[in-house]
Amino acid sequence: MKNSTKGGKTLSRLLFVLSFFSAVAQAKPSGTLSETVRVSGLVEKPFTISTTSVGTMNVAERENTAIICDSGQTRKSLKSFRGVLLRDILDSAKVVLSNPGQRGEYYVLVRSTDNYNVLFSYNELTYGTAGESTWLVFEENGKPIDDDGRFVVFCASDRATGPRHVKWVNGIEVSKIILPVSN
Ligand SMILES: Nc1nc2c(c(=O)[nH]1)N[C@H]1C(S)=C(S)[C@@H](COP(=O)(O)O)O[C@H]1N2
Ligand SMILES: [Mo]
Repeated sequence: MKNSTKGGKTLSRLLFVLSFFSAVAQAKPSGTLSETVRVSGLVEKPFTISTTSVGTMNVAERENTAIICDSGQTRKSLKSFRGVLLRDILDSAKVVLSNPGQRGEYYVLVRSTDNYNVLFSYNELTYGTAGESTWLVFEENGKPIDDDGRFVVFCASDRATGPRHVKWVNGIEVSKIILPVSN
């Protein structure tokens, strides 16, 4: 009896220590800090967005958004956020469509410092509903973003907002798909 109690105590201590280390591991950010977002690729006017210059762009504020993982779990609830539409950023950079008949082949890759990169098609941002709700966010709940880098991108109208939520954003890059050689 005495022995099993002792064993139980040792086990619970061990579990406590293990859970502590796993909590520390989870709290450790996977991205490194980037203070800027480089807009580049197939654009006429590449430029860099900083935490100061973003304020000179077409900033909007939205309320009550949740970041929901693929699993259905709510990872974050935002009372409010401030950001700039990705569509407006692309308009400022002026995407070069050398062949408008191939406009459906362009895409925008949102890059992050831990390489959790997410693409949006040029078409869905320009003509689809995602264009009205895909934001480069720099302020959450009235404060500059801190734990997730300085900039976050997400599409507020996604069914699950987690997968296309990008933290530690450092680049927005326009490309055209390379088709496999065929026929
Ligand atoms: N840069 C970066 N962004 C990321 C991830 C990541 O690993 N790295 N994880 C994604 C996932 S799977 C989800 S559900 C949301 C919320 O994740 P969090 O709760 O870890 O912040 O962020 C997304 N953005
Ligand atoms: Mo997730």
